[in-house]
Amino acid sequence: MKKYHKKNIATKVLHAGNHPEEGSGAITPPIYQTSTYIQKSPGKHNGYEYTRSHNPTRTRLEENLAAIENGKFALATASGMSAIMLIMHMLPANSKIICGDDVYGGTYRLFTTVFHERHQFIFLDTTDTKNVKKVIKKEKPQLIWLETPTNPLLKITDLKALAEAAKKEGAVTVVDNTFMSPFFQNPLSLGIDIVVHSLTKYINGHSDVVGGAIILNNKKNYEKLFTLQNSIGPSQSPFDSWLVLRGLKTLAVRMRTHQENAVKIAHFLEQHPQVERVIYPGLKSHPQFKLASTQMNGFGGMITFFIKGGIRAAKKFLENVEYFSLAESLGGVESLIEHPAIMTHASIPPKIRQQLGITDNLIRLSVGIEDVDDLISDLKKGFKAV
Ligand code: P1T
Repeated sequence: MKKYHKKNIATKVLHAGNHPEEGSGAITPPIYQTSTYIQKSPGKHNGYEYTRSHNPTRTRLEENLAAIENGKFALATASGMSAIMLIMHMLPANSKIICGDDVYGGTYRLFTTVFHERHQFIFLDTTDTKNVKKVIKKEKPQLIWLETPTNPLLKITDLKALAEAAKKEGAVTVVDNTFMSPFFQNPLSLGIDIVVHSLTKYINGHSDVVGGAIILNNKKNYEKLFTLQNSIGPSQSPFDSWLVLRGLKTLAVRMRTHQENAVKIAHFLEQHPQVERVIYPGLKSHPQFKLASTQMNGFGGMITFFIKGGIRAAKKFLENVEYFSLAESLGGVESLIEHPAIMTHASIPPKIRQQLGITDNLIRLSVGIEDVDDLISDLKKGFKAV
């Protein structure tokens, strides 16, 4: 695993974990579609006993994930949410958790309706580094949960600064790196303790798998998380692990195209008369453009914008685009479009959504790898229908 750490990610996605199968020499690793493994004598085996605990296809994926996030250990889970759940279970009861105020609606729901009785959550705007530092010092939390850029408002948090502040108080830091993928951002290299991914998104990239991952360097925490995964059961299946390994091979080429298209579309939207405001970390108008430029290796493929004309205009627009499919999720090769207030972030109470700025005229784009001129024509069609 370690030998790949100094290689470029475009090489790692192809080679880490992807060693040819020993028996036949098959260059594509097989799918070990098995639930159990033969033992020579009770307790005497080749390291594999039962697929909930270990599976060779999943091991290969975990080796790859660790390498591309510059971590020592990785766990592949059945969904992004189950990866997040395992981290919540890892903490002692009554832990204090500082959480960014703009996170995926499902994460917010998990924290406020499942784990709210076990832990105490403090939601904060983590773009305000000074204030977060102050709260860390005062509250001495066990864990700090960050998304950057956030879902859906694409706010950027200063990871180096907060990792440093958290370390001083003994708090564990977690970054959900789903939006950037390891191609554009490596939180572990910035001092963060644990990285989480929804593999469903850019890492798999083909909208045909639901999966999650946890990547970290601390062996003790890895062992705790492994025991939890093995005990609770949300392990990634062999077939889905294989599909993600396959999808990963093109991560570099996909991410470059996602970004190239997103930059052009963000500029197109910014000058459009029917657009109130565009949020994209690669635009100079983004309030944290400078931080984004230094902390990340790129700006990604996610854009949000506020359309003029309120909910009616938003709905008309969403109903009339064609290549941007109206669907939840993101990070696949095909472009997706959605309405956070009604769809992905509906579980956030309306009052809090309003306070955060997730308004009824907010539209989120996951820019795919189609021809960018076709995508822009499609958006023009949507505006015309409004
Ligand atoms: O869907 P799942 O694989 O369980 O992952 C959950 C998740 C975790 N973290 C982030 C940042 C996410 O965006 C998601 C899932 N998000 C969507 C489905 C969405 O459309 O935003």
